[in-house]
Amino acid sequence: MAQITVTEALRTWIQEVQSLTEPDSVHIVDGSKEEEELLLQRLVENKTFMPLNPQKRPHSFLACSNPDDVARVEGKTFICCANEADAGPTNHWHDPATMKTKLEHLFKGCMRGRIMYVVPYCMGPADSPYAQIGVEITDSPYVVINLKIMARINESISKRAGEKPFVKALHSVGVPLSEKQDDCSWPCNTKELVIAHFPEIEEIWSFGSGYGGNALLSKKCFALRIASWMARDNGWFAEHMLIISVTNPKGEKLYMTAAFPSACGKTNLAMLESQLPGWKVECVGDDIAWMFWDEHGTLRAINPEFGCFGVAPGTSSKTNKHGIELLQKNCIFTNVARTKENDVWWEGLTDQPPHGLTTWKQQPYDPKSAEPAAHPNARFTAPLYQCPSLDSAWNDPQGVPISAIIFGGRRSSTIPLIRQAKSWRQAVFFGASMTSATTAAAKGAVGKVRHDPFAMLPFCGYHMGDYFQHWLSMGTQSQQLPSVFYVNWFLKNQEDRFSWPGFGENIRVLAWIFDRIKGRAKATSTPVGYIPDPSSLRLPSHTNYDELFPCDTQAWNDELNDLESYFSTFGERLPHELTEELAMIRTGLSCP
Ligand code: OXD
Ligand code: MN
Repeated sequence: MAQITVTEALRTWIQEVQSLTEPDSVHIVDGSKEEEELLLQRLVENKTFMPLNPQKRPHSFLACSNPDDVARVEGKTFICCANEADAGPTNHWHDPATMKTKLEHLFKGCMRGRIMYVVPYCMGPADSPYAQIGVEITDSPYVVINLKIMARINESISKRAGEKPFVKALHSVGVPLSEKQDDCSWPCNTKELVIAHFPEIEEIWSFGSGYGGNALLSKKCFALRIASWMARDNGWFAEHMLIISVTNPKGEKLYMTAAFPSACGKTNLAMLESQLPGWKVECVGDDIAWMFWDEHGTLRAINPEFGCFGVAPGTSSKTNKHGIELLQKNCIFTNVARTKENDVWWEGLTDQPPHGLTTWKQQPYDPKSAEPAAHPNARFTAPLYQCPSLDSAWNDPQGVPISAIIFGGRRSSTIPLIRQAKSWRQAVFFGASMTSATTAAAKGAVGKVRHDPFAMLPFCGYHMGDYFQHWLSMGTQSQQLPSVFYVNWFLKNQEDRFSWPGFGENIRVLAWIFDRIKGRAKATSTPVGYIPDPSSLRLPSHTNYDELFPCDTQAWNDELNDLESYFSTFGERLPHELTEELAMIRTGLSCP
């Protein structure tokens, strides 16, 4: 392992954290293979990791968390900016000074008996003008090994971290060890859990959880909450979006981004295996997009991440064949079930659970029990470069040119399969009006419809009204705006069955979007956007156009009334354009 000499700025911060948290030693991560093997060995010795069967899943590991530490905790996630009003009604605000005092108290001595890892990483291709450097200091080797998959980490990034401003992220599981005290396999301190963002000074402090977005601070904390603040100030977008290319049978290729709430199928869409002959989808990213106008006025996107932290349940060779191939080796699985051959399993992977399963809670699985074998928010961490449908430009420092932006939510009625915005103002209205049934990705009730504007409800680091304004303003900065669409894969019919087959068949909707952009697909103008003419959409034979394009004025009226009262929560910061768009739609629908 290399002996890294860090920049003075980074050294100063390391020393400050060291004297606050009092670890036994400090390890500056260099990203080497040797270091990875050492960390894996430590994780296996501590029983945090169980090595999986190398014949079935080489170089892969299973971790099972404390049952209290299984998802993002939105209620304990804070934006600590000077002015409470700037955090807005969708965030929990805390005064920065008192939060710092509270955190300093929590972090005092919290790494005793542990190694403090310093992890410099790069978000985006290292030579990209759009990339950003972050450093996470953590006492969790599980976090380090996940970050090594999720972000770009190597010796040259480590040496350079601190040359330019970098985002500081401090994380502790919050369980100091006294001398001779043995560690447990998943240390966490969920009673004291807090995740605090200081956007004005670009710092993140996270205490008490070792799980996902609570602990891998490059992801939701930096690449969305802090980055959305940076993006607003500097004229770019930091969005909860996948990035794909779609290629038609003529070999023409277009890039698209799509925003869906957590656990609504972004990874499946990003890795879609086309069911339409000649059409192909390739993947640039499955969760986060940073987008910028280039000097020609083209919107370009990079994926700041290097890996996927996807929801395992429901992933199968039927729903996501490329995803299953992605997971063949070099992966970490968290909270999935284990087979008797020491491989992984989760609900949906096969129609029937294999015999002899051990659940994520380390119990023998009882198929008659209501308890699933894998936690519904069980995850895989996988290197994106293993994706068999990776786009050739996935690592391009200049990013990819975006022709379409797609919004979508999980709704069983009212919202049609696909529609296109008629203007940028309607496009922003589409994003602002997103609603979706909640999933297990966050702690709390599942299946409850909530507003989730732009799929950014838990991730926008500032006032949502200002965020809508930012989107509107960005639309004045180019003559070549991408086309914007809204999809809903989750409509149900009167028998409570899904009306749309989804997954690989979603290519039919992507093909319509593609043809629309090329001026080859016919649509009808309605108050809520352009709707495909039946002849222009390649519908599978067993689907029913009317079920996919419900036309229920009363339901839309209820939708608009609900949206109006939601919009009113943003007070004076709600851009008037959205109120005007809502009024125009209402008039068009002739709603009372
Ligand atoms: C995620 C999420 O982990 O959105 O990507 O919760
Ligand atoms: Mn996500």
